Amino acid sequence: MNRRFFLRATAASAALSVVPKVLLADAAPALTALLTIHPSQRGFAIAPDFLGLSYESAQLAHPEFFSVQNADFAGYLSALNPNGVLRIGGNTSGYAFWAPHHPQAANGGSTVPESVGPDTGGPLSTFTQTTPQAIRNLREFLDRIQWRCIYGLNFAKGTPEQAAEEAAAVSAILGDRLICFQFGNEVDNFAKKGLRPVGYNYSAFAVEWANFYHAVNARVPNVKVAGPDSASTGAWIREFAEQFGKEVMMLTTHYYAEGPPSDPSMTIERLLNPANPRWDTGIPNIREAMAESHLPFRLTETNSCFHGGKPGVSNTFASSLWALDLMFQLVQLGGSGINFHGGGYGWYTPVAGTMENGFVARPEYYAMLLFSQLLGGHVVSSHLDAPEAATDSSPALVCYALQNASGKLQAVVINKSATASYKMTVQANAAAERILLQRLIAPSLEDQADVTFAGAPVGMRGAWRAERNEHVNLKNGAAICFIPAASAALLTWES
Ligand code: BDP
Repeated sequence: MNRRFFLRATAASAALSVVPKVLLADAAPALTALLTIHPSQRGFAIAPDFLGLSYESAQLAHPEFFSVQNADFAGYLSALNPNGVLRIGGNTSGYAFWAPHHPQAANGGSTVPESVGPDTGGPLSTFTQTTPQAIRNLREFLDRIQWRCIYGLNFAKGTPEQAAEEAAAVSAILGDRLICFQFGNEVDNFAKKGLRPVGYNYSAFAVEWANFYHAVNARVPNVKVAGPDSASTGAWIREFAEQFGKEVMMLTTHYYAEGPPSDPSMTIERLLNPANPRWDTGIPNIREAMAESHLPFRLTETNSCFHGGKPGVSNTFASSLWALDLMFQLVQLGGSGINFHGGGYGWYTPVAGTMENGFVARPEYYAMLLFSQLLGGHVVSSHLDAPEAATDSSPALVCYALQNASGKLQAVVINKSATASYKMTVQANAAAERILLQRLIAPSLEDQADVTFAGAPVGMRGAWRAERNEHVNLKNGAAICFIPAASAALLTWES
């Protein structure tokens, strides 16, 4: 933030009467902003199964993890989305082998921990076994929480025949809980990782992909497949859409905002800077691939920082504001869903823990929780006028407006500034008397453990109930809302 940014600040006044005491300390100077919403101008819908999580295939080597016995963990998932999507894959999918004749305790004798964190990008050498029991448990688990699954087959080290055998068994067991298979995880990085020779390119991948597809389709007729599940949002998705648009039911890529964690320039400030070339340069590829193929696009694996995340960034409240904004950017692109990667005690995991120690919601989970209130709605057009912020090198305030599934107008306001608060006038032509305001807050951007949404933390099994509902009265269709630095808010118009 530059100095001029602050000098133009005006004192927040009327709005403060509706702000709970806990927020008043920050309330002194506030910048002014105006959000104008046009409810009749409809944008993209937010699919009911938009929200999901992504886990490593190695987790399946411990069959009790995705099972109904893991009720605490299951609770966190179903609280996020009544119909969510679990994506299984990651780097370890290239090391996971279908082991139909292996004893039930698939990890017997192996060193696979019961709760597998995200792979941290180092060389892999441990092979894991996936048994029919693990898949039967997964089926019961998915039935219990009403989620469905995107299942990654071993493309890095497995053969098309092995993939076909596994696909036949998995699709028979998972039935309609299976959305689709994917072949390979981040295939565009295979040469870099030594999984294929230097020079391995899209054309070489396409030949292999076609072999896998034919082998699997022969065993599972009309098999549903998505891809390319590439690491980057580069040209591969366009080429893949053009070549295999008829074979696949969905286009997928991954996206990591930062990395590696050892790079000192990977900071909270950078994470929250909206100008992220990694994301921005991929957008035209995704748009073009979707337009040409008429296929939906899902971000099947994402998070704040690759190689397992960065402590002090990926596990902080800042990651929550980042994740919230990313979900909207994806919606605005016409994306059909998102899977935040995680597991174990990974730095960026939304749900952290083990069956033995129990699970907790990390800051990023709260962003998903807020977003879960919007599933099934659609975006409407809005215009944010915050001149001071717009001239700053890093606009801190972003707003999105929506109409929810029952027709109520909603807006999500994200203030990514560590220091600047806003006194925001919200204007909409909607039949309502007041705005319900529910805040996503924490003591600071760096905070790791005190995030709340609507005044309440998330408890065991994902238990959460709004405890602080603020109300702001509308006058001639307008209301003034105070948005403290480093916070977000969900606004819902009520009659
Ligand atoms: C992706 C991999 C995943 C890793 C993650 C990371 O698919 O297995 O855990 O990056 O490096 O590239 O954090």
